[in-house]
Amino acid sequence: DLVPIRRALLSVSDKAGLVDFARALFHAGVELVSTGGTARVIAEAGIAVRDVSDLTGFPEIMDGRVKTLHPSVHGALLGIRDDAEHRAAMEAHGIEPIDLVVVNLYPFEEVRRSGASYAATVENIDIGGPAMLRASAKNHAYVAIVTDPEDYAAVLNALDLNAGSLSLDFRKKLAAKAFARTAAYDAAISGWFAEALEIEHPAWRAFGGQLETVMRYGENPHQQAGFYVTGEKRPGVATARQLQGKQLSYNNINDTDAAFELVGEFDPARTAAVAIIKHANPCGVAEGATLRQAYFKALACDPVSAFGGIVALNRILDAEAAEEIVKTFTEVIVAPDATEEAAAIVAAKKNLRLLVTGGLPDPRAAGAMVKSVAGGLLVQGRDGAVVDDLDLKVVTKRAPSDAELADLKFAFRVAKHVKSNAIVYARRLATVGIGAGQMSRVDSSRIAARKAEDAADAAGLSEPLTRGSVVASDAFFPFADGLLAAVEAGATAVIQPGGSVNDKDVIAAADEHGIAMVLTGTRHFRH
Ligand code: 93A
Repeated sequence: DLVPIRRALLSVSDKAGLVDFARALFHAGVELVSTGGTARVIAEAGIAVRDVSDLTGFPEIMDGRVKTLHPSVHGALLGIRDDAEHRAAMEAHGIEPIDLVVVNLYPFEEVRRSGASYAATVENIDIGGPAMLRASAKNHAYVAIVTDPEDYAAVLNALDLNAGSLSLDFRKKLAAKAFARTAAYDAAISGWFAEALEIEHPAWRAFGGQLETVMRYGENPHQQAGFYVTGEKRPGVATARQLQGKQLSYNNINDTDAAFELVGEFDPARTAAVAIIKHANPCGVAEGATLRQAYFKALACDPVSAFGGIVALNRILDAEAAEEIVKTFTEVIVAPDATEEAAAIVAAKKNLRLLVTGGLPDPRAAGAMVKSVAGGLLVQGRDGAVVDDLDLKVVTKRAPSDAELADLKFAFRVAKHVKSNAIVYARRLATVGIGAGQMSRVDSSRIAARKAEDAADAAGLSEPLTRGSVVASDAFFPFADGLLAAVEAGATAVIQPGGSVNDKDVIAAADEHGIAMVLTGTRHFRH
């Protein structure tokens, strides 16, 4: 799979390292062919170089707009050397094969950044360069394509090692880099157009995906927004079928995703589960014998916040559950499917969106999560940790009862989907108080407890639902105070990752109050 390098075509805007590279190639016995400016620099260094016009028999025309766009060049790049007909065509038309192509493109990105005139920016859209990059990369079986001056040294090194040839593996890597370059180059050009036309933010393209819908606005009415789909097969908001209701807004899509990812944590073969989401945080989650029961339990956690929320279900929406859900003003219902009867009940509410996904997302599935920062993107793998897979350690004198343990696992499962700092109180497989998104864990704990009191008041109960509850924390308690706040609220068992330098104090405080504590060793930050 070695290709001997006999002829190279060099056409570069960035002339850095060019002369040394060209000289080394020349000394390795490679014939050099080059375009106008590049040829000049090589020739001025006293290195023999053929002008590409000599190869094509055609002058560079139109101020260089057409210099390498010629069958003699592209035939030399694309011809399959082992194909008799291709070889015959090359011979018939006097096409001399090119084995190495060194191209880097007109600096469109820099010119755009410099705020150059419209005409100057357009002039810096390279056409012949990308054509050569793509042709050579496609024909990597016979041609090596170098687009980054940083790779010159590696090329010379490889030529040296292989007595003037380049390996298939190396050529493939170079080809991949060439296509990555033309993809980024075209993204920059389309982004520039989009910016000029004010149709979409230029950076959006960088996130990848296909534009699915341009929404009326983003998180706020003064922000533009679009929804891009990546083609990932994961059941969820991007692949769902909308059976009815208004167009989804930016916030709807964001919240629906949060809701459905959360119910995806509950195996439908084991239990029915419902999550109600507001502002991307759950305000009620519950397991139940039926969806209807689970919905009642979830709603009881924070019925005030549930108003205008998103309801996600882990099983096929049935009529009994639909009947209850439509009683509260709800923005979106999302479920793997819906019975005809249930769909008919929802249909009475014209604006309510009903989405069916055809399945549940696998919480353990690999995948990427993207977040933008000024001038860049942060990418990380999905949080695929599931409490059932974790090695749970009881660290207190008292071990949790079976019922407590079931609630602890439930609470930790939910905490994974609550913004940090997350504190989740749960009782009988339902959340009873959720504290989300606070800068201090104690505050999250207090807010969660207070919400539980409010819910109990609203339901006319004599004591808050946190009495006899368990509590989950998405990350370790840095001090005993967060734990003590939970104890005060009436929690009897705690699940948390552990790993604080103060673990000893926190465990001692738990023991002092007869609390059972389980460590997961894994945390669930979410921001
Ligand atoms: O204007 S082009 O799109 N037309 C072409 O046929 C062509 N061939 C190579 N630009 C073309 N190039 C680009 O010219 C190369 O990608 C490279 O960036 C540049 C090198 O030109 P010179 O050798 O004249 O400095």
